[in-house]
Amino acid sequence: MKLSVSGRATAAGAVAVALLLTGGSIAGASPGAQPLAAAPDIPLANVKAHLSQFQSIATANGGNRAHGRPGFKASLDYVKAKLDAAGYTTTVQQFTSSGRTGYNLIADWPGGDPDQVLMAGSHLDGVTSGPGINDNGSGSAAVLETALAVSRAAHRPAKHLRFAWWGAEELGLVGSRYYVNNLSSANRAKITGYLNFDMIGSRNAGYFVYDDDPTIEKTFKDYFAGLGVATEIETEGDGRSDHAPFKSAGVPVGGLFTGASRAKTSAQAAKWGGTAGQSFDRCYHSSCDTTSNINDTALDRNSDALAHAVWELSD
Ligand code: DTR
Ligand code: CA
Ligand code: ZN
Ligand code: ZN
Repeated sequence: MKLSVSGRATAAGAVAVALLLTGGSIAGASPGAQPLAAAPDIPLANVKAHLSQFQSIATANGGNRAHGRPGFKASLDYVKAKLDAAGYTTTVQQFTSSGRTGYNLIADWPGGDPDQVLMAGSHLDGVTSGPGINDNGSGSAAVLETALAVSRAAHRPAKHLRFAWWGAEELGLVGSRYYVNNLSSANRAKITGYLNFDMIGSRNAGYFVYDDDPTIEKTFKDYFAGLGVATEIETEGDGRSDHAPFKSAGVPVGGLFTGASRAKTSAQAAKWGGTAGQSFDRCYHSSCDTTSNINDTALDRNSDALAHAVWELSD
C-alpha cells in the first residue's frame, strides 16, 4: 500500500476566522455552548461543474472513468487538486485489482477530535461502457462540493471530518474494502459513522434512505421531511455499495440513493413525479450515463441533505 500525503493545512487561519465569526468561541469547542451551525446550501451549479469536468475527462480518455483506465486517475487528480487547494490533507491509497492499479483518495479536514471521525464517501470509478455521470459522478461531485463548503465556511466541528473517493467499486467494492481491511482496529473504532452516496441524481429519481444506522437514517429522513419530500427505505442496497465493508466492520452507516434499473411504481410516481413503469435510471451502466442523465432537483436536494448530515452528525 503506497501512500502520498500532500495539501496545505490552513487550520490556524481558519480557526482565527472562526473565532472572529463566533465572537471569540468556536461552536462545540468551548463552554457556554454555541448553537450548532447549520449547513450551508450546496450550490447545484458547483456540483454540475464537477460533473462537466468528469464528462470531459471521460470524453478525453476513451469514453469512461473505469478502474485501471486513464479516465479514473484523471478524475482522482481533478478531485485531489481541488481539495489540496482548499486546505485538506490528502492521501492516495494504491491497490491492485484484476491486474490493474487502483486508487482511493482520502481527504482529512484538519481539526476535530481525532478519536471521533465522521466519514462521507462515494465511488469515483464508473463502468467501462460510459462516462458514469450518475453512477457515480453524482455522488463524487456532491461529496467534493460538501468538502469544499466545509473549507469555505472554515467549519470547525467537534468531530474530525474525513472524505473519501473509492476506486474499483464496480469490480465489487474493491477500494472501500481495501481501505477498511487496512485500518488498524484502533483506527476503525474511531469512525463514528460512514455516509455513502452512490447514484443521487437519477433522471427518474426516487428518494431512498439507507435503513442501517437509525440515527443516520433519521437525520436524512427528517431533512427530507423538512422539504416536504417523502422518502422510502432503500431495500436493494445491502451489500450493493461502499457502505457494506464499513457495516461489516461494525461502523454505523447510512446513505442516500435515487435508484438504478428497477422500475418506478405508479405509487412512487404519484408522490415523487417522474414516470411510472420506467427505470429510475434508464442509462444505468450504459453509454448514455452522461451529463444529460441527471435530474437537477434530485441532485440538488441530495447534495444539500449530504451537507446537512455532515454538519449535524459531526457536532
Ligand atoms: N451497486 C451500485 C448501484 C446500486 C444498485 N443498488 C444500490 C443500492 C444502494 C446504492 C447503490 C446501488 C453501482 O452500480 O455502483
Ligand atoms: Ca443546494
Ligand atoms: Zn455501477
Ligand atoms: Zn455506483
